[in-house]
Amino acid sequence: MKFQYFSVDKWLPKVLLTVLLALSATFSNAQPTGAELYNNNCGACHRIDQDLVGPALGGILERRDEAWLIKWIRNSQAVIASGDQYAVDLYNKWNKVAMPAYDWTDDEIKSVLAYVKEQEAVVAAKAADGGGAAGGGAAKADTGFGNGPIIILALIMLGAVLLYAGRVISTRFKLKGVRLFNWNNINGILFIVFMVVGFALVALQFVKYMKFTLPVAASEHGAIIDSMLAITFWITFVVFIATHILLFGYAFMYRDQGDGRKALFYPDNHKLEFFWTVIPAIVLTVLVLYGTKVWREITQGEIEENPVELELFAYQFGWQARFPGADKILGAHDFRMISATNSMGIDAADANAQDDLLVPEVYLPVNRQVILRLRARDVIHSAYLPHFRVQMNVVPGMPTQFVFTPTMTTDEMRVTTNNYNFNYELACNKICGAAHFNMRMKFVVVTEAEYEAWLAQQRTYFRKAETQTAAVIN
Ligand code: HEC
Ligand SMILES: [Cu+2]
Repeated sequence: MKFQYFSVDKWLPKVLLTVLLALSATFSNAQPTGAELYNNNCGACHRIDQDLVGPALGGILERRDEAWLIKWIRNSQAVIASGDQYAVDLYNKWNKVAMPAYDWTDDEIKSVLAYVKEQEAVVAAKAADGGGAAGGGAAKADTGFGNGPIIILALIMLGAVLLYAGRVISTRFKLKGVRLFNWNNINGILFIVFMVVGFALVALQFVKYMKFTLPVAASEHGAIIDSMLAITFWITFVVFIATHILLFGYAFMYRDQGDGRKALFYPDNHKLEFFWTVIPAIVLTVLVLYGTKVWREITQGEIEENPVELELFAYQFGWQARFPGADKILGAHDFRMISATNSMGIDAADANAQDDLLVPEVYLPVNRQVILRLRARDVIHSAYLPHFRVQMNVVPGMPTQFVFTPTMTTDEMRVTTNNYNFNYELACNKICGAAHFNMRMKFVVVTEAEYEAWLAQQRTYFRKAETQTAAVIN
């Protein structure tokens, strides 16, 4: 008699071979650091033979000398700011996408450049081979995840093969009337294992990444957001734990242990269904109404006297910030006026715009209300200031705003967090394109006097137009 499991003889060796190859590739693949550095840091934006977010890097050592490249990679914005004509032209040509700064040693940068050179040869060889050029030169593993995924994949495959092999063996025995494994029993036990491993991973998440709370709130409304989050979290967390214990626990308790117990056929129970529909509905309604109330408190609060008003302008990939100047009125803007020298599209004919200030980073006075006016040039971005519990979409064609009051200066925050490098940061919180991660801007909260002193030093938007690049340094 023939049965299908025998066909396993055909594919099992192939699968095992694949797994072995994957494993050996994983472990023998001790990459030189240059490749790792390149793949983990540059591969997202650069290819060897194709332009991507940044220019193709092939031939770069012929285009620029090593000293220049080291300076550039370490801090491209500084090279641009120094007035280096090549750098300024390049930056403009690439739509002012700022490359991150890499605080690396000369040797590290040289190893990356050596790797680029090596890849040039690889790409050239591929092209000479015919065909393969398209997409070639794409660095081997530029996922940024290292070898983790392939190991996990290999282990999963190995597990699957072992299970399947076990099945084949037990089927052979079954044909002889011997029951080798009780699969239902094994599955029931696996349910409990799955639950314990799952809970352990949840716990790890909290301990390692969230420490159960957000960083200290540094704004007036921060506390009510935090208490809302805490309440929502604990309600859903308790329900999550309870339902999963029931789900996996029952699968375990009522598994087939080979003792001939029969399952009870229990098609429905209207009372039960009623309760498990109505109770979650009530709980969710309460949570949503509570959230709505909190949101109203935050967004419908009254505007106090003499607030600080400023505009944040989001573009792919960076922010620009504008303060109103002495008249305390932001000048008019129009997207049709956006040009190489007027990147925010400010109306040069508007009297209110003349004293507007373009600032490279944002200083705010502590305990004074701030009105953020938000505008986008290209796609939807999101202004996220986690320590102030501020988050608002920034939408092209639809100005938005957020009002908040910072309550702790940067210095106070450094003491509180025991981190003397601490800085408030504005980040984009919408995946808006390849260099989304680069959309950051420093915020500094200071005393009123320090704020006024800083403001007095800022340059006006129109005077500064030709050197605006400084505004996107993070
Ligand atoms: C966020 C995307 C991004 C990342 C990440 C990035 N670059 Fe760039 N790179 C660019 C852009 C865009 C340019 C063009 C100049 C500009 O706009 O600043 C550029 C320009 C360059 C240039 C000059 C190219 C030329 O033709 O003159 C070199 C060299 C370079 N990058 C090397 C690197 C290296 C090495 C890394 C990794 C350590 C890296 N880049 C990471 C975006 C990036
Ligand atoms: Cu963005």
